[in-house]
Amino acid sequence: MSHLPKSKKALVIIPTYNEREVIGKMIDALCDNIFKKINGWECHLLIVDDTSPDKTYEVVRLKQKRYNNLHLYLNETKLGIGNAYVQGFKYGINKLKADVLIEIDGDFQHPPESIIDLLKEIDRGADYVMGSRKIKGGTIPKGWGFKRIFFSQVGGFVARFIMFFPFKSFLQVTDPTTGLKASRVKGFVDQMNMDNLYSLKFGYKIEFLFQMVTLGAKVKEIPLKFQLRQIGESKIDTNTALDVFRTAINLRFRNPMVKNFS
Ligand SMILES: Nc1nc2c(ncn2[C@@H]2O[C@H](COP(=O)(O)OP(=O)(O)OP(=O)(O)O)[C@@H](O)[C@H]2O)c(=O)[nH]1
Ligand SMILES: [Mg+2]
Repeated sequence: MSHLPKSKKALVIIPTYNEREVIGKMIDALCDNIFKKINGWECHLLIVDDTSPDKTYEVVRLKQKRYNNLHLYLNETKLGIGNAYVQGFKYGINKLKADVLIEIDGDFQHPPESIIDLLKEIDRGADYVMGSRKIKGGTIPKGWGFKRIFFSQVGGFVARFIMFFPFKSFLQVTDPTTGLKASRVKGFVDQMNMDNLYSLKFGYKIEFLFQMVTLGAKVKEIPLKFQLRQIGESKIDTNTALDVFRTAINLRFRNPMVKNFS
């Protein structure tokens, strides 16, 4: 039987800052294993590195010799995870003409197999698929201390209350600060405003979510078993919660798109 050409394109985007020890393993897991298990999709991987002092990008360049679907975008300085995703989304739309853009962390906290489930839900008609730690089957790491649990539980709730209450997304989106997502390009990401974001740091997560929801995306959550970071250092700092809170307020009360809420 002859193979039909794959028509749909998915781009998986991983932002990295000092992830040298883990990124090679992650690239292999995706390009050598997971992508081969996905039917009907041509999968690409883009690493957006902020010229990490540990030279994460060198590992990526070496792996590029082995995988021709592996791409690298290098920012000159550390501009934040939100900026990295803006660059990644633009690369996916303009250079690769991707149909779906996937966000996933580089440190194995999101199981790489989740990508299979994200694309399954896109195939079933969702426009925005989110990995949730708050629905049945999803979990936060057992080793998290009080502060991290507090910010994840209370912070996530406050963010979605500010952004969505009392509209239907308030109940539908249980984990607004998740970093595992798949977004449909046509009609959604290609309509998004990525040039004047309120936050280029972790607040970008709720900003992308807010825009997808106001554009009328059909949202679907899948359970996410969020793992403990095994190696490397967290980039979450004390300003992160404030950044997310400030972004939520700006979105709800300053964003003209709010009038399109459903
Ligand atoms: N390019 C780029 N990547 C970043 C930046 N900040 C974080 N990242 C990457 O974004 C991903 C998520 O960041 P993490 O520090 O793991 O955040 P987290 O998973 O919420 O926190 P931990 O549980 O502590 O790991 C990782 O792959 C980071 O390397 C940044 O400023 N620039
Ligand atoms: Mg992490």
